[in-house]
Amino acid sequence: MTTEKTLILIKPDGVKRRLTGRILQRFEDKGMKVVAAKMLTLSKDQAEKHYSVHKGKPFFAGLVEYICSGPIFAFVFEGKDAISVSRKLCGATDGSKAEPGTIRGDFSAGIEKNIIHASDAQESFDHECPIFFEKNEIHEFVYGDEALIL
Ligand code: 3AN
Repeated sequence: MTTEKTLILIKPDGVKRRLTGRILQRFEDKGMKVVAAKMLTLSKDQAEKHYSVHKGKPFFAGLVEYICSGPIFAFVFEGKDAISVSRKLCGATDGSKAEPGTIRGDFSAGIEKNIIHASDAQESFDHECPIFFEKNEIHEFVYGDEALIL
């Protein structure tokens, strides 16, 4: 078993549609541990850094403008294979193609306004996490039921 951390963002559409609590519940139900959380509005510089892998793509400017268009929630979750498990919970990038039962499959029909971001690899997490959290904002603790879930 690999215990990993992953960065999850509830994007402006998810926040404005009051979906934050329901989405957080899905991760907690799966056994993920919330080890960092904050609400913030991204600056253009932060957004461009977060999405730097997409620089040059036709949707880059719109993506940056959109993610800065309102407050978001940022979380770090910790859990068994947290990166791949979280990506499965999110579903395919395009909400219109995402499987029912996934977050995007249940709540999104678009590719840009697709509710949620989840790191897609350890290197992505290493790049993304410092944009949102200082090291001392990420907590270490044990839940009482961890031995039953992981
Ligand atoms: P994911 O968020 O599933 O990892 P990526 O990394 O391919 O998807 O894309 C990052 C974000 O860029 C997506 N969440 C989506 O909001 C946006 N995006 C990706 N492809 C397109 C596209 N063809 N048109 C508009 N936005 C896109």
